[in-house]
Amino acid sequence: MKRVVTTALALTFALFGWALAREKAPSRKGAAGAAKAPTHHVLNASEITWGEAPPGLPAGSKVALLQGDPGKPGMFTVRVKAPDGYRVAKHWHPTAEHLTILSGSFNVLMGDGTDMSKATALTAGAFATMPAKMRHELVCRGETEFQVSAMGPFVITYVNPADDPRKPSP
Ligand SMILES: [Cu+2]
Repeated sequence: MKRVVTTALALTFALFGWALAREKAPSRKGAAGAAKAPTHHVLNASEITWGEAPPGLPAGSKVALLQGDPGKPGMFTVRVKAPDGYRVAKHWHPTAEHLTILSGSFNVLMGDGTDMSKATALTAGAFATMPAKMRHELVCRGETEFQVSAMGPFVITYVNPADDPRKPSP
């Protein structure tokens, strides 16, 4: 059991450690400029810095961290740009996931079922939320851009370990 917890923690950092290094989003402080004071955060689309998918996601997507740090407690938001046919196999997270679809078609199947013909197609403007630990899988039709907000620490656990692109050693 302890090993499972340790592995999960390790995966958290493996998955999102990249994000810290990539965050270049401008943070505009108030006139006082206090380092730790809460402040607003604005980001135009042209200012978003895209990187490769983190190891916990299948290769091929681009990911941008917009806010927060998925590896730490607290709210974070990431944007994902996925190619046609991009699939994330059945998985779950320790915290609730909130999705906004910006373009393309995000086909999500909630629960333990595997019949993707029963997936719900979400298109631009759609929103979905699912509670912590709810199983889900998805496939994108056409280039699809979506945004994920959740509370960290955030982990992706694949129901079938063979689907895990990190391929953790047994
Ligand atoms: Cu998910």
